[in-house]
Amino acid sequence: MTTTTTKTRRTAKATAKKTVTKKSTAAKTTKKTVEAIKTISNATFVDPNERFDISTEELKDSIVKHLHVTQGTDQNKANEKAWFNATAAAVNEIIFERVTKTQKTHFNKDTRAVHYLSLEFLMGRLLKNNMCNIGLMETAAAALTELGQDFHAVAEEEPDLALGNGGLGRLAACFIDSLATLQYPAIGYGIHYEHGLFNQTFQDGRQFERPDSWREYGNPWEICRPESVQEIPVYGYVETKYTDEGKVQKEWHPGRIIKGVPWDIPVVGYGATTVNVLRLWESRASDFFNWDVFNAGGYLDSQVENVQAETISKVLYPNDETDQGKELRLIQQYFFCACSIKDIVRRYKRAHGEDWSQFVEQVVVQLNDTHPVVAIPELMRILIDRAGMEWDQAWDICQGVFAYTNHTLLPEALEKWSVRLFEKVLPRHLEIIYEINSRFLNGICDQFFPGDDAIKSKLSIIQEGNEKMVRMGNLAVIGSFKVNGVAQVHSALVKSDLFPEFNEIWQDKFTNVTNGVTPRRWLKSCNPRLSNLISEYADKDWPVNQDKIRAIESLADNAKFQKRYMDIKHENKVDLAEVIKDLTGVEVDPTALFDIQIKRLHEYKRQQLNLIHIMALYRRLLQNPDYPMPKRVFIFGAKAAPGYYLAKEIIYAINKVADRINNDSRIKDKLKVVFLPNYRVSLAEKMIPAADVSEQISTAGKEASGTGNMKLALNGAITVGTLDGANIEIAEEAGEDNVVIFGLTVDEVKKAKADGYNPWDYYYGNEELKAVLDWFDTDYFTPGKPGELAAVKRSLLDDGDAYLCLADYESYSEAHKKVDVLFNDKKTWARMAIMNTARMAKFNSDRSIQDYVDNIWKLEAFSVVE
Ligand code: 26W
Repeated sequence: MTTTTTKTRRTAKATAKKTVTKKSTAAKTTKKTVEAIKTISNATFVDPNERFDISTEELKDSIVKHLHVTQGTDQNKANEKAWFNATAAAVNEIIFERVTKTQKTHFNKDTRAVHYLSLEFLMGRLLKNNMCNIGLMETAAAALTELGQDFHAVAEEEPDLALGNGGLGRLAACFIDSLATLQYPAIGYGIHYEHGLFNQTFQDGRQFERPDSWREYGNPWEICRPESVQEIPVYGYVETKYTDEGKVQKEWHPGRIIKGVPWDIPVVGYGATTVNVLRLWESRASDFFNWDVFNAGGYLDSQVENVQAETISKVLYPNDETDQGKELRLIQQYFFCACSIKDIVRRYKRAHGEDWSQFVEQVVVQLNDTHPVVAIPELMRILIDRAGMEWDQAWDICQGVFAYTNHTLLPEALEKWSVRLFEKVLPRHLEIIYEINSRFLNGICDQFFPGDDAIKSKLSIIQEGNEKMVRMGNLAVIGSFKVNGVAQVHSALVKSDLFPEFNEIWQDKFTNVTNGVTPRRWLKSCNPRLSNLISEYADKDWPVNQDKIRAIESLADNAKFQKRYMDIKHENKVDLAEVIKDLTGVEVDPTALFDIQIKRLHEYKRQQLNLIHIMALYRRLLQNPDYPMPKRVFIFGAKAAPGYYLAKEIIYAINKVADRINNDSRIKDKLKVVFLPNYRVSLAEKMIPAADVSEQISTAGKEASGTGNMKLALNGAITVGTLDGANIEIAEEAGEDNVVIFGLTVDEVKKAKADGYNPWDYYYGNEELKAVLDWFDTDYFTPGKPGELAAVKRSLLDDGDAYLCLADYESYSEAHKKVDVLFNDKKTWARMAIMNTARMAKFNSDRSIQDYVDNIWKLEAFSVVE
């Protein structure tokens, strides 16, 4: 297969330059945003569609070849799974080659690189994304069609790479896509879970979990790297020895050695010039086989080691925002951090030997929340115990290498490990943590808060008390040179509420980097109809210069363009209506307003507020079937952590209410409620292009940023949201008349709580609200089982309504009345939708990455040789 020639690249540039006449001047947007976005595209853009001039014929031959040589079958016998693997293998011929070229370039140029340590990477499917980034989407579709296959059916064969829970994991996936697209040297490090996030099914409206087996039949996108296996110590004890010059020397005698086997998944940048890797560690028992036990006839016992070792990377913990403090979770965190740090040091030593003076120059490690923070004492251990470095030099290196991102303010999500457990699993690291802590408390902390034990005990890494705990958040702040939140309001709260004293000590350590999403997956690949329309009016490089989409803003009131834009929305809704029918059996009308709330199920995200409003609408229709509202379909997608009781009760309540409403002929299909099971990345890609309304209704101050809000707005959904997380910045960019804001602000929430918020006041103060809440006590939605849904009511009244749903109910209801009016005014709605698509450039993860590069990582982009 031939690769790109300079000629084609020249023509590509020429066409890109030829401005499309219909293009209009970019509308006003925040000066800073424009600058930030402009600088992004310093990477020489090559339109992927012109990069690899691979003809349909050539791709067909390659796919058929792989059916034979990779899948051991042929066109007549192959099933869709085989066609999928053969197509992936054909694409991998290009991808794997670029991996090698990228690594060679980075090695030869001895580049500084960022290492993104995350316990989660929510990648979704890779076929379409890789095809899109290589520019072979159309070619592949044509090739498979000519081979008698349906591209979409083949793509449906791919299981999601669901190695994450929600926002944090998906953000990591968007970030590594942007790092490769912007041609920055970067490696994602994580765990090669055998089982990702559970599959969700509903039985009688209740969530049931089924194991995810994404690698059941292998995975075409990964390469095993036995040459880079690592051996990781755990458990055991520490011996203190003294060298002849009386220097203390620590020897850790581990109780067990775990083998870390790396699997590399190529991360194809848009344009496929740079292809970085995501390195995921699988745990195995080290080859150490206890023969004595075996010879003594205890075969099974000798296997115990293995079983335990393998369990480390067996399964992803499905908890989102709630720390469980399980021993295996701590071992998972240490295992992948230790493998990654050793891998980073090995790569550094290859270029620099034992000279550590360039380490801080060459290496930056981003800690994705507190989950990988044990990497800090691990690097200290390597530098002191292995490299024999003095404490201060080792600490300087650490403080020069680590940066930490906080993704949540929820107290229950801030990780704390018992000192007892730490002692058992990581005795040497606990010693190092104690040393870090005492040097901090007696050093800079005492300078700022001399003799102030109260503050010292608050800032201490060790939480005193009968069960002493290790506060991973404090360790992260003390051990990092930069700490950032993920949206302006969140980063301000990180400084003012979460770490105020640390902020006082280190004025310029705290910063903000507002989240972003990759427009390659979340527009170009998942919404081809809208992408093609945009490409008619904007430069074709908009996938890497998203501000170019502003070109459609001047057409926001143009009737012809409005029609084309809304026809596309309608076609996407027709597609989703089919998916809804398949998954739930419910018929929905694609001309209805599609109101979507898709995210993990959590009380602070307030799916329960959405539910009580739906019940109020239902009640209004029962009272007056001609109640003036456009036909509405409320669509939910959400997994609850298996141990999260109330979250599961809310799912059950939504499903029960949906059943009743969807089968109540009295309301003449004016209202439908559907809960799509097993919400995941690939389902989000089908739902988001079809959304009219994006529900972003968290209690102000609770949603750190949100990223679904960005994806939905980019695809033309109107945000109904609180002034929380990135909703605030979305409203700024889109313009407040293109979003619908409601509810208490962050400060008003704080005040309501401080003034002793009492939900009963709202219950007795609003007849409709009272009626709806009382409905939960009856068996109306659960015939014969009165009070079956009472848990939701109890959480909103008896248990104090911790997330102020009732306080925001009226404002939320008014917001939806406003939506009804706006949606009925087709011109206005179309303009609002177009404006949202046109003005979301700030929320491109390329902009986020550029902010990280400019403010934290200080990286240089390298175009990879051909
Ligand atoms: C210890 C268990 C646990 C597991 C995951 C605690 C906390 C988490 C994550 C931090 C939760 C998470 O995904 N947070 C989300 O991160 C997104 C990316 O920054 C934000 O957009 C969301 O607002 C935030 O909830």
